[in-house]
Amino acid sequence: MLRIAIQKSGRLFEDSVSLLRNAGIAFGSSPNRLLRTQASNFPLEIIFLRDDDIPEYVEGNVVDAGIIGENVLLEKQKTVQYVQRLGFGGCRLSIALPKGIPFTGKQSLENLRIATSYPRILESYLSANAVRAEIHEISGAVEIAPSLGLADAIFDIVGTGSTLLANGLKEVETVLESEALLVAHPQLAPEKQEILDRLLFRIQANQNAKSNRYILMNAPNHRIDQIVSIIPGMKSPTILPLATEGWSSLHSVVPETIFWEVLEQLKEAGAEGILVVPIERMIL
Ligand code: PRT
Ligand code: ZN
Repeated sequence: MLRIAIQKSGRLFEDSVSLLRNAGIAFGSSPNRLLRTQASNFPLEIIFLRDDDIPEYVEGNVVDAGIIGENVLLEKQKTVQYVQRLGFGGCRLSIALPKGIPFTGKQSLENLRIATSYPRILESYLSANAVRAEIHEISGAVEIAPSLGLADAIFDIVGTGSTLLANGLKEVETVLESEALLVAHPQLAPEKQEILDRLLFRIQANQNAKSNRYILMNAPNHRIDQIVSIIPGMKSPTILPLATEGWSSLHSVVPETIFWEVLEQLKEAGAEGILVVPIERMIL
């Protein structure tokens, strides 16, 4: 049995639950949210915790694995094994100043009082850049600190940036780009590691599927070489003869990131009847 911690409620909760469910793991989460639950079809126990507690629980082996924002993990400075970036919970940790204060570079931060809930990350950023500033640790509502006269600047999580804007602040330095991570205790027992590997295999199959498209098209045979040179494919494309003499059907997999460019080139190269379909699961 592998024990995994996820956030009890908050911004990572829904995506963490979906990640596990999309990996085929069935478990209940009652309306008043039990603090722990066991999957019915996989050797996994799920513990619901505050995100801040997860790094310590993983390091201390209270749980075997956890899903946590990289921002929290770095701040807590716990020793855990990075297993997989998960592609949700994306945000930045940035320094922001009141709009009217000029910023010409890192030296503009010299001697400022900076309010934050992330003092350790800020401290290492300041010392790496040889900036002397005063760190003022507060636990919440960091964005209003400058307008209350508590601080000259803030260092906080930014999602869309609209909270900064609403508080008359401008983002001047991005210190960290963060997303949710799957982490684990550095030395798992072999049977636990095996369960984690099975879970990871499923998560990666879903991630690969999401970032690729399956593409089918028809083309005259004399255009096949040119078309094959355009489509990347996992190995090489599948080519099947059509009932119509001199024509073939080509199938391949194209990464989402270059998908539109590839589509345009294929059309130019003479491909017809192009179909693009989502991939349910993809094992490399
Ligand atoms: O109760 P618990 O301690 O578990 O939760 P929490 O309140 O500490 O954390 P929670 O649920 O707010 O966030 C969990 C994680 O989500 C964070 O640690 C980040 O990794 C990630 N995340 C992603 C964010 C945001 N985006 C985000 N926008 N966390 C916080 N915010 C804040 C931001 O600071 C601002 O105050 O949301 C507000 C809106 O942001 P804008 O920029 O979109 O306006
Ligand atoms: Zn928290």
